[in-house]
This record gives sequence, C-alpha cells and structure tokens, in this order.
Amino acid sequence: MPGLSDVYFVSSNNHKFQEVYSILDELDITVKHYAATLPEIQSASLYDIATHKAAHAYTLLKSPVIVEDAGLFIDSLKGFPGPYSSFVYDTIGNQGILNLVKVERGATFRSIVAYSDGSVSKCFSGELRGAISTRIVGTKWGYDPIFMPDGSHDTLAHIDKVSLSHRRLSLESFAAWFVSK
Ligand code: ITT
Repeated sequence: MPGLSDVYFVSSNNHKFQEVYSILDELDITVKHYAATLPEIQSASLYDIATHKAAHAYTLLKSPVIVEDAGLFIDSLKGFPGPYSSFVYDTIGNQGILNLVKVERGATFRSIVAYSDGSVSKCFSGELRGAISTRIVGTKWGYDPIFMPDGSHDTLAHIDKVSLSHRRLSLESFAAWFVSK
C-alpha cells in the first residue's frame, strides 16, 4: 500500500483543490496542494490535455502527482465549450452560455484525473449528466450555477456536489487504483 499522504494535486484552481481534498480525504488519501498554472496543450481531448499536464507537473515536483482537466460539454453546441471551458467561462461566462442554449438543454460535465510518478502515467474519468438551467441559480464556482444534474430541479450551486460529481467519480477510480498499487 502506498504512503497515503504522498500525492500532490497541482492546480491553479483552489475551488477544485477543496473538492479534491475532501473527496480523497474520505477515501483515506491525503493530498497536498501545489498551486501552479500548468501549460495546456491545444487538443479536443481532455485525456491528452490531462496527461500532458501531469507529465509537466511531475517534472516540477519530482514526486507523484495528480492533475485534473475538466469541462462542460453541451449537446446542442456539439460539445462546446468542452476542453475550452476555462477560457469560455473567463470570457462569456455563465450568462453567455445561457444566451447560446435554447430548447435542447442536455449537457455533461467530464473530469479526467491524470497521475504521473515519472514511470507510471494513468488517467481516470468521471461524468455527470444533466441539463443547463434557464437562469443563473446560486453563486458557487465555474458552471455550478447553471448545471442541474439529472434527477434534480436545482443547480450544483445548491447541492452537496462532492457526493455525486464528475470529479467524485474520477477520483474514486483513481483512489481504488492508488491504494491497491
Ligand atoms: P487547473 O487547470 O489549473 O487545474 P482550471 O480552472 O483551469 O484549473 P480546467 O482547465 O480543468 O481547470 O478548466 C475547467 C473549467 O471548467 C473550470 O475552470 C470551470 O470553469 C469549469 N468546471 C470544471 N469542473 C467544474 C465544476 O465541478 N463546477 C463548476 N465548473 C467547473
């Protein structure tokens, strides 16, 4: 069993780190935050982006690392903003997304967690299916105020999302593998 406190999470996003910490803590893995903006390759694949980020993070820390690449994929926009979610949030924001989404409102949040320790590189994925709300509800981070998971009439901003999120699912797969390696 690995030492359960020796993995870093490298991210510029403190909201993400808080979610990652609380999920992994529940799964008996203590994760340390290394705050950095990692270079992101241009790719339509979250896997490729996350794998590249993890390899780069390992060269910085020379210690086992995980990173995450996540995105919101909207059906009627053919998967936009997807891998561009961070840029799109910073530019047009939630109101800009609401202006683009009309009748068909289905969407998926995806999370890819990538691990690297210099010799092993591995990815773990999670998805949360739902719909884009018709208005901004709540004030949590990113797209939480406009995403309603299936089966809910409220947005992620008003829900205990760490119990059901795309990030919870990718981290559960990572944790199952990490503690058994
Ligand atoms: P790092 O790459 O430094 O980890 P980031 O915020 O740039 O931080 P991403 O590249 O993965 O992270 O960008 C994904 C964007 O998608 C993120 O900035 C949010 O706007 C949005 N997003 C992803 N997961 C989300 C969630 O659980 N809740 C709300 N918004 C989310």
